[in-house]
Amino acid sequence: MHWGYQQVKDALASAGTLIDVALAERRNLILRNPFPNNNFATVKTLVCAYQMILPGEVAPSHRHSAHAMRVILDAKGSYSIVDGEKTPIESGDIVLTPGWHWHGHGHEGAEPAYWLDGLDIPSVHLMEPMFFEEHPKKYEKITSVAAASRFRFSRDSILTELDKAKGDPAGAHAPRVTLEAPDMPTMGLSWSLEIKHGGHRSTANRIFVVVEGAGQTKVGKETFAWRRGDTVVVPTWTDFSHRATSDSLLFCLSDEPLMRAFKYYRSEYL
Ligand code: 1HN
Repeated sequence: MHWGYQQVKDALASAGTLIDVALAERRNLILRNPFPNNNFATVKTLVCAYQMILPGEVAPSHRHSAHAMRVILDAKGSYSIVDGEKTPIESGDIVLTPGWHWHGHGHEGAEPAYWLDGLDIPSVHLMEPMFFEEHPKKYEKITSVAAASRFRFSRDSILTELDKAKGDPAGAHAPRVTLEAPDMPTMGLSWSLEIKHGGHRSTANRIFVVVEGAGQTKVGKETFAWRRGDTVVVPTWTDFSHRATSDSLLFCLSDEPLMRAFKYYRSEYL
């Protein structure tokens, strides 16, 4: 599957005139992958959603067993509150909310803010340890304000790491940086700078988010063209290759750590 950011943005703009986050908690569009008998998941183990928050809004705090992360696509002046800590979230950042941490979001900027959420809810559904609580005060009190936080990887810090990263010498993959998120062992988070690389398949389910650039990804027999903000899904054991038409930054959310922990991980370069 492939989802286009522009189409999603139009739909979320319409939702913005109808749905109030104070009531709905979150204004988001779930990326339901239409494989048989699925009404929620984006891949078997993970779900993604595009979320939009309007200037001046505050989305109430809650906590759940599921681990969550966000890829910030277009945001200036918005923030997350994670366990009382207010952290700015801006375009290109990755923000983490490990399971059972309180989290809410707010927006002090002038334009609507958009990001992509990724959660391991389908895995939690399978194993059934789901707990969920609304914050007793609805909005969590801010106890500290931190630009640098263990819950935030800023765009600049990621780009600095990526500058130092090297691709695979045999050309199997592009320069890549893995973000360490030890509190979220079901999710693999990585960034890569794509130009072109050959075919790969692995048992991991992967969701690619285009942070910058344009190009195409071949997934099995299908080819999806993408540009900034789009999402492309590669299910388990399916060949894929990327080809960028301009310098491109791709973010990859996967269940690779889960596959590795269970000793189910296999990978082949084709
Ligand atoms: C959720 O709680 C958030 O807290 C975002 O920001 C996306 C998608 C499905 C279910 C819960 C959030 C979600 C979600």
